[in-house]
This record gives sequence, structure tokens and C-alpha cells, in this order.
Amino acid sequence: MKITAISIFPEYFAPLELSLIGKAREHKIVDFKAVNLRDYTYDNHHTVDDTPYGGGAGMVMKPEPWGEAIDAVIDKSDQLIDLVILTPAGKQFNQRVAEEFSNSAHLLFACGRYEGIDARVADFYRSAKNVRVHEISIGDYVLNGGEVAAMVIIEAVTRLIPGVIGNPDSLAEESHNELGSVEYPSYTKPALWRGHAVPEILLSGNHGEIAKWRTTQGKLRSKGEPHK
Ligand code: 6GU
Repeated sequence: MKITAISIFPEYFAPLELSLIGKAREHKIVDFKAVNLRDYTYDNHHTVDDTPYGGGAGMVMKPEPWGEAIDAVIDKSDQLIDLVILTPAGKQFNQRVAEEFSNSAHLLFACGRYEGIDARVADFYRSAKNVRVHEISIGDYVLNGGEVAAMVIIEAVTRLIPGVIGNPDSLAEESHNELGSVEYPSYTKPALWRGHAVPEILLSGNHGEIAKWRTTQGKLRSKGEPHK
């Protein structure tokens, strides 16, 4: 999978060299590249934003640098590109979307700052060949820019690619694979710690009863109730 992130802060993506995605890159499963949006400006000040039409507070990112930067990525690619425009007004990211994105050949993240990217950028690429546009938010709160959101999505998506996670069984069992279910609580040795014992059922060796207990506990947890 190719992953490209366009941003005015490409250094934000340095941690992707570490940990999971680091491994995925080493094994050539994921090819990540951060692109500096300012490389696609032509004025002396490398301007990427301007005041909003219609008035109001804040600044809007100009469409021209975005168009140039995205075109440069598209022109170098012969694959279908999933252009992910990060905006708090987008569709909320979840595990279903992560699974969809994990099948992409090329994820291209447009990380906006300020009051977002001129809306015509999304409109333009919606009618472009070989591009699918996704406007995505990672939750109901406001971040200063899409960079951290892109990192969240990259981590959620890349770990679903075969070969990125050491033990694929840990993918099959984990939280959110079924709608509304959240993972059951986990315990390891010692069996008694600071007066808190591991639930007896887990020591019973009865795998049928253990599976039932875990389902119940997972459901309690997903309602925000503590495990019993
Ligand atoms: Cl994708 N961007 C920004 N700026 N804020 C957000 C977000 C994205 N998702 C949640 N809040």
C-alpha cells in the first residue's frame, strides 16, 4: 500500500518511522511519503491560506497549492487513489472505515489547517478519474489540523494489512470486529494482585464458559459499565 500525506508540517509524520508502520515499511508492505504543501506555492511567502469569502474569523487554505500538490501525487501514480480529506465536518472514522481503507492501493491524506481547505478541492477531485474522495473526521472535537487525525487513521489501517501485525489471531479476536462489542477484560499472572483476584472462571479450563463470560463482559464494557 502507498500512503502519502500532504501537510504544511511534514515533520509531524516522523514517528511513523517507528513501531508498527516502521516494520511495515522495512518489509515494503507500506510505502509512506510526507509531502510539504509549501513546495507547491509560487509566491515569495509560500502562502497557503487567505481570508474567507463571506467574512468570518480565521483563514481558509487556498485551493491552488492543494490542487498542484494532489495533481503531482496523482500524476506519479497509475493506481486508484483514495483521497482522504481530513476535516471535523467529515464522516466519522471507525473500524469499518479502517477495514475499507486497508484494501486501498494508495491512501492520500490531505491535512488541512486553519478553518479547512477551500471546499472546491473536494468537489474537483470527486469528478476526477481514478480518485475516490473521502471527507473524514476522527471524532466530535476540534483539532488544530488533520495531521494527528491522519496518524490515527494510518495506525488503525496499516495494522489490518496482512504481515504488519505479528500474530493475525490478535486481529480476529479484538474489539470492534462486531458492531457494538468492545473487548473483554484481560488478566495475566499473578492470580492475586493487591487483594484483587483474577475471575475464577478464567482459571477453570472450561473454554465454553470462558467464551460466554467474555461475551457478557465485553457487552458490559461497551455500555461503559465496569467489569464484574
Ligand atoms: Cl480530521 N481535523 C480537525 N481539524 N479536527 C478534527 C478532525 C479532523 N477530526 C476530529 N476533529
